Amino acid sequence: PTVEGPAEFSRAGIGGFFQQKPVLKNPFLGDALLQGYLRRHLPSEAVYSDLLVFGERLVYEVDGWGRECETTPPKLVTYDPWGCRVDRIVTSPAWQRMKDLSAQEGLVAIGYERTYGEWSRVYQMCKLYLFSPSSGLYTCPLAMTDGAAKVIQALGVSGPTQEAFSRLTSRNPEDFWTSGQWMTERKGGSDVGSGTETVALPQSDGTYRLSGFKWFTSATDADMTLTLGRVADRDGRTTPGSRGLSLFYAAVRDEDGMVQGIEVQRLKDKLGTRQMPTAELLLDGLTDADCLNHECTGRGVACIANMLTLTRIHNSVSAVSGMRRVLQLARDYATRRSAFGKPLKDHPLHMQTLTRMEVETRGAFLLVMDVCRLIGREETGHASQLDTHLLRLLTPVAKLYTGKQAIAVISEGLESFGGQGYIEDTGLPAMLRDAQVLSIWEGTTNVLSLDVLRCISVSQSYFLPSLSVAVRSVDSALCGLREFLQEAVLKPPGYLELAARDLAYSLARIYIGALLIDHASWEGASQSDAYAALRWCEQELCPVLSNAATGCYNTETLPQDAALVYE
Ligand code: UCC
Ligand code: FAD
Repeated sequence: PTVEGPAEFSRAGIGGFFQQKPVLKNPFLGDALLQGYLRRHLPSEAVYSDLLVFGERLVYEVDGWGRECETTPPKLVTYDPWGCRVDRIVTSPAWQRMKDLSAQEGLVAIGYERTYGEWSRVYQMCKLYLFSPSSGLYTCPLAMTDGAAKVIQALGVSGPTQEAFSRLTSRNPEDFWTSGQWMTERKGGSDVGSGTETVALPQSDGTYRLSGFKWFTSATDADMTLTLGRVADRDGRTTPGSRGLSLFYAAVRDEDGMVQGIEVQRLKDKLGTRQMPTAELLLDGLTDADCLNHECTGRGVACIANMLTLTRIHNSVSAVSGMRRVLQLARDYATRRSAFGKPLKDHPLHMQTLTRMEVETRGAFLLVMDVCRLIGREETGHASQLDTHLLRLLTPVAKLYTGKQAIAVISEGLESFGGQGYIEDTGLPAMLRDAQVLSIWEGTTNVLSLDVLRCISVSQSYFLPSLSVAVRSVDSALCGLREFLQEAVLKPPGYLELAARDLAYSLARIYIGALLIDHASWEGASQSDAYAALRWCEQELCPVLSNAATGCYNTETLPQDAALVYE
């Protein structure tokens, strides 16, 4: 005879339990550090209430548009039904709404109105920091728009750039323009001095006609662009290298919104940032381009540097905001999801994970806000020489460090939702995909590290270390591990649980170190095998010991951990 199962799991019944989803609450109210930072540096009632109201708008209106941008990605329409070439990039209605909202909320304008003097940039960036994770990546065109406005302002607003500047910084959606930043060509995105093949032919009216191929152009629905090219002489000759580069401004659409002198080759098929069109463009005689540095030929890179500074700051803001958003959702979820008989938030190891993410995020926030403070001082004439140097140095530092941190923290954040963190329609995986680009565009980590070197001078000495250094590291890490374990068993219950993750990491690092040394000692090993072992063993191999020394596994700190996360 067949035995029937419980009715709740038969036919249409799929069981009675449904997990509550993580809920996004007002991101301003849920961010104690942001509020504290503003209380300390910009205690303005108007700023507070603007961010508070904006935070509500994000939750109830904008966040949904952001999802719509992700689920309705842009499309390229190359031909109209009658076979005419149109090259139209069709974006979602939500993407259009983001543009209007950006103007209305002054997301670029605030930085130029300077209502709060040297703190105006901090105010603007705090607002963007709230907006970014809900923006469907509209923060990308805004970054380039801000950068273009900054370049134009720095070079002197005049002639054709006058209209552009007022549109880029407008609060009126009818007037508001966004800008592209076309630097990367097929031969090189980091080394633009060698990679740029675009040629600029002088025209009789003083403008230029551009021909070339731009390999990556993001938010290609922009109204204008700043781009690099080489001015050709009468014989068509150009100057090679960085010295031959000039900076051009071009409005790229006619009254009907059609591109002129440009063919959109195709849209990129990307890991993330799918909300936003990124295109390959053939500049097939783009006319009416204005050279912004004709007073000083070949200063293209130096002239676009202001754009790089600003877009790198935006990138850093976006990185921290992604970390903050995943934490806000994760801590909420930890109150709603239970495992092993209690909510996730009551599991010390889970709370430790959130605490570490929180500490990373707080550190990153303060670093980025300090850069915003410095650019605000510079723009309002308050910067000392030290401030100026610091701004130059910390901009690439913040960009490269937070870009990497965001990937790590958001990845960890996804895991805190268990399997659901991997499920597309929760919206969570897109956060990780979008974070991955933060360390690539606007200068990769290595390229920015070299930029940091440009800002400092160091005397170098180089030693070729021997393998014995690595052996000593592994030995001492093993001793440390033994010492830790001997002491840990005498500690109160819960101590080892808090140490479990670091303990596992320590075991993995020491063991891999031993394997690398073993492999490098083999008679067929190469110099690189030895070098790999040495490099591996340069890192801290036994973090559990040094963390134990700081007392961070003491269970007495658990209430403080929880208070920090939920503040
Ligand atoms: O990726 C892009 C857009 C993505 C979408 C927007 C996202 C925004 C965030 C969104 C958040 C959601 S656009 C492509 C970005 N491409 C890059 O970032 C290029 C990366 N490569 C570099 O940064 C390289 O270091 C180069 C291109 C700058 C190196 O070129 P050169 O020609 O070899 O540079 P030099 O010779 O070192 O520098 C030329 C001049 C020097 O000035 P002088 O001649 O007066 O000494 C440098 O000091 O430019 C100056 N300079 C700078 N000044 C170079 N870099 C800088 C800088 N960062 N700041 C100030
Ligand atoms: P490469 O320069 O070839 O670098 C490859 C690797 O080599 C990197 O790991 C790099 O760190 C390393 N490397 C290079 N030089 C050195 C060195 N000297 N020392 C050590 N390591 C080095 N560009 C635009 O101009 N406009 C845009 O709108 C735009 N949008 C983009 C959108 C997306 C989604 C992406 C992914 C890219 C976009 N880019 C855009 C291009 C981006 O800026 C470049 O991809 C980036 O600057 C790297 O250039 P590359 O791709 O040529 O890499």
